[in-house]
Amino acid sequence: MIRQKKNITKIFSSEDKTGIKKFSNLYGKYGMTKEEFLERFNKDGYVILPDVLSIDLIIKLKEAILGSLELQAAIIGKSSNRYFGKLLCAPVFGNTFPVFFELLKEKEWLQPVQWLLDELFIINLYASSCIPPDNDKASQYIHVDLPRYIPGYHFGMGVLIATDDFTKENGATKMLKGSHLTLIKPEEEYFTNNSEQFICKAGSILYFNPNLWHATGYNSTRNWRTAAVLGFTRPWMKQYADIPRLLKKYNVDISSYSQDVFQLLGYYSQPPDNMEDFSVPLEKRMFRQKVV
Ligand SMILES: O=C(O)CCC(=O)C(=O)O
Repeated sequence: MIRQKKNITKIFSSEDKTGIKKFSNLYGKYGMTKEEFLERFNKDGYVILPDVLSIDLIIKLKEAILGSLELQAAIIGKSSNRYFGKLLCAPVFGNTFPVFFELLKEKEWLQPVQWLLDELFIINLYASSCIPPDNDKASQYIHVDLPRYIPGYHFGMGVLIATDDFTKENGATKMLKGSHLTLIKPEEEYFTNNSEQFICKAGSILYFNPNLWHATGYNSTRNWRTAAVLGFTRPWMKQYADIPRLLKKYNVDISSYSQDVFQLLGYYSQPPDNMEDFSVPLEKRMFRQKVV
């Protein structure tokens, strides 16, 4: 049940032993409690929240994605559509497009992730999912993002941020409600007849269980359909791309960002690369586990 918007938008934070800020369990601006969100998420395998991010931010994010795709194509020497729509690691382009980090300073859209995964979650994947006009059938395959399943346990959460309006015509994502509860792939015909589409305005967000069977739609328009896609996981899971190492390799300056941003990027979830790490206080270690 979605309630009327409540004017309790501030998210309070406190600090635990690791020095990393915690989120609260207050109502978000979406008028949905933690319990309501999680109930729907666990039943359907996804929740759509409309108009979460401001249009100013979304315009900057879309520009950053398209600009970074050009830069990435130059680095890897491939610019075919197959490679073109997917960024491997958006923060690599953060010197040119700081919006990739600014997005991580916005707390409200991250609140549902915290509800599911607790405060020490990290970014596993920070990418894009852009589809060209007349995208081929191969790109519309029905898939899950994480083929591991422990009933009642959440390894992670997928977050798709629409940086364009998503329509039936431009290939809005298709999701099969409740399908996160089985690893058996649905028949194509069943999927086609029963899936829902993420039809929304730019700035809306699809939060989904990585076990959910889903697919990109067909883009019959003449424009690209753009989106950012992020995967969040528990801090002990290996990242899809090693963000701290990539940012070092490409000299990305993140010195002005807070500990919260470092936490999200995985800086406090690295396996130690030195013998001293074992003997330094928790808040100085390369891997900061929650103390239980
Ligand atoms: O871009 C889309 O519509 C879907 C993205 C997707 O399938 C994924 O990120 O796993």
